[in-house]
Amino acid sequence: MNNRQVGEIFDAMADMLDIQGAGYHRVRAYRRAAENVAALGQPLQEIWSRGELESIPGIGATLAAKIDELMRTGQLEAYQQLRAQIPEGVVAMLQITGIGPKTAARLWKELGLESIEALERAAEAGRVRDLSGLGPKTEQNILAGIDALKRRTGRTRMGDAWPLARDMLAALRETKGVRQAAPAGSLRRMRETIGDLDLLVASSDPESVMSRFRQLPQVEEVLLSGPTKTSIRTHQGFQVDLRVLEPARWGTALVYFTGSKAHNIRLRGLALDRGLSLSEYALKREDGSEILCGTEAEVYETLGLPFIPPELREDRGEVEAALAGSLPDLVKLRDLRGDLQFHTTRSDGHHTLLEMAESAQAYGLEYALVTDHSHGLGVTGGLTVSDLQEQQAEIAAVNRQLGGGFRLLAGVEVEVRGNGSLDLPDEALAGLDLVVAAVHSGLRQSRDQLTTRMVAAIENPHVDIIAHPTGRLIGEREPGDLELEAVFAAAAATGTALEVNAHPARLDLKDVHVRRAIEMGVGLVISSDAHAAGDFQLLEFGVATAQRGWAAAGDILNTRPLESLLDWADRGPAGHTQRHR
Ligand code: DGT
Ligand code: CA
Ligand code: CA
Ligand code: ZN
Repeated sequence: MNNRQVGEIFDAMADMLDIQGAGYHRVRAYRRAAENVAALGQPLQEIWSRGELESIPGIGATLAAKIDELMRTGQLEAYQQLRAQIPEGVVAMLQITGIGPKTAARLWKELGLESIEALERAAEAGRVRDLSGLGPKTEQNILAGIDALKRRTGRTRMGDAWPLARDMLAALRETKGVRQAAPAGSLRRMRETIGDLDLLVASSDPESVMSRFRQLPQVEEVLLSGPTKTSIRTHQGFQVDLRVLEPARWGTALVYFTGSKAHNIRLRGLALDRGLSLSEYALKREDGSEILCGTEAEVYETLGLPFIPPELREDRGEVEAALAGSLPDLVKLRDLRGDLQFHTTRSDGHHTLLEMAESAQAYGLEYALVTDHSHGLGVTGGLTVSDLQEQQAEIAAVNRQLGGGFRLLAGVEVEVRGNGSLDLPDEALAGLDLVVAAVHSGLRQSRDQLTTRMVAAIENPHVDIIAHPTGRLIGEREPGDLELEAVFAAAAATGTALEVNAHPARLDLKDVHVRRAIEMGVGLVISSDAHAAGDFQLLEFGVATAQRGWAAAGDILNTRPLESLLDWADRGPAGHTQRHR
């Protein structure tokens, strides 16, 4: 037990005693002991072995006995007891700005909330304002506090990092002397979550760039600033690293700082085979002379490789494929001709069918499938059979209004019930262009149950696409416990497509699952799951995820022209053909 560990235990005990409503003095004693132990200039262990614990300020007989117990046994009975009495999630609530021990205790005891996740759901549902003394304002503050905490403690979703990176890069590009400005790191590789944001600039005037960067409106605090690197923290709590270099070294630097580390190590190995050393600055010959590369393509060419797209740079076989000349021809955003999942005000969307259709068309799509939720989900306005019929008339009207060049398709996001059946009758589904099925509740079923349920939905002849197959919400909810190999096998056998949901909170299927699904012969679609008119832009995150899964345009069904897509829906293998009979 070192000083820090003992300090952390006392601190945790102070938190828990506070939540329990222990008296001020008792809580304060643990808090002070934690501080004093942490501030000691020598190991607690040594003071203990000399029997001098009580010489430490704030440590009396009671606390000395506790430290003694920790030193002897590595455990503390009083601490274990507290932990058994108070859920960990309630203690965790104290990390949320604005929530103190009293509030945490009330949220737990009066509303039964035992985790930050449960608190977030309750606040979103407007249940927290019912506690006397708290109101809608406090509820909003709690939600904002939870958002801030997620950014502080964990990795950031790619969808939250990108807009910030774009704004900052746009400002830097306007600065004097700037030749190049680009994202690097995991951001450029389009990983689903980002640790810190890395930006790279090539400029003849580094000092102007750094000075501009430090003064950007997004900056809360400058963490460090030097001639080649500056790190800041934004108001939202993101760390951003900016590096500035000479334009002639742009290619090598961009390769190096894009990473991944594992990919870089492979490149360095290839360089060594050619008698070169590769650093962030340049490729160097054995005689010390440098080969400067202004572009990434030159770096790869010097190593005997074709250009490798950033999305593949994870050392997952891309170097071997590049050497063998078998890199995939990745699907591009412009390959997508349509979107196969969006919502309107009939379920939980924010815009009408017409508004959504106009936006999809303006975004450049040729077709879009409206997929409001079925009523079983309990989403406000979820569709019943008659709602669905009403919507079909509306679809026809919108199609007439928008004219040629764009086609709105009739669909639904039908709920897969706990037993694998669908919550709309066959006749209702048979009249639609395409049927998307999804699991939204009961994701905590056992592996067997959930897999059987999913396979039943896949084998249902009415179902064309399974939406967000694992149900995960990045940073919030774990994926359902699915036997994915069985799911992929069933999807391949029935010709049912699986979705790559583009929403940055979902990205589901995720990159490695995309790759495995393709290997197993599963057809995929990339869908925006748009809930508002501006959300069609999210498709880029879905495409990036598919690219990270090595998908080519041919693997993605909504790259097909409409007629060919509808042919697929009608003429799939066995079970599938029954739909339109
Ligand atoms: P992140 O921030 O955790 O989402 O992941 P990255 O990939 O952005 O990693 P980061 O920010 O630590 O570094 C950015 C890039 O810089 C990384 O992808 C590769 C390169 N890099 C950083 N440290 C090393 C290193 O020790 N060795 C090598 N070869 N490359 C490194
Ligand atoms: Ca990074
Ligand atoms: Ca970094
Ligand atoms: Zn859904």
